Amino acid sequence: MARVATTVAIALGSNVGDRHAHLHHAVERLSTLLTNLRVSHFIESEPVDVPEPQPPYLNGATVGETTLSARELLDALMAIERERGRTRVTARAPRTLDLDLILYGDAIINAGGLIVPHPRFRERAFVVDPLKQIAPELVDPVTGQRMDQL
Ligand code: PH2
Ligand code: MG
Ligand code: MG
Repeated sequence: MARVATTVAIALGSNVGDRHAHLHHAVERLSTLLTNLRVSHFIESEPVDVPEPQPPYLNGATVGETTLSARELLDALMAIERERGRTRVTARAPRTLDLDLILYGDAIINAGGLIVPHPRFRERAFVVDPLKQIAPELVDPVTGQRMDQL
């Protein structure tokens, strides 16, 4: 049976190496995975909630539609991270590319390392501001708030 397309929001971040190149690569790859892709401006932001001093981040967000399941999409995001040499040394370590699944339609998921909506996204201006720019109408299924109300 054909699956209905789901609207998804993905946050992009980089604070190691050529940050613009990493984010542009991600957008290029996401444009093949998602339809009706919307891409925010990229913004420079100070690291939030990190264990040791780190270089500043370049952050952005994308919104699009997919017929992939949340798990399939997460696997695809991790594959794109690996294409940019992403390693997972310690939690919240500096990284070449971080692709976080923020929203998967109105699904609320907590299973096997996959937590959607992303548990801390509402407090993070570097996620919420780009999402407001490209998708103010998206609704957070946990709080019922639209992006432009967060
Ligand atoms: N990502 C984190 C931790 N802190 N700070 C900023 N400014 N941007 C990020 O993308 C970011 C962060 C963990 O993924
Ligand atoms: Mg992250
Ligand atoms: Mg991540």
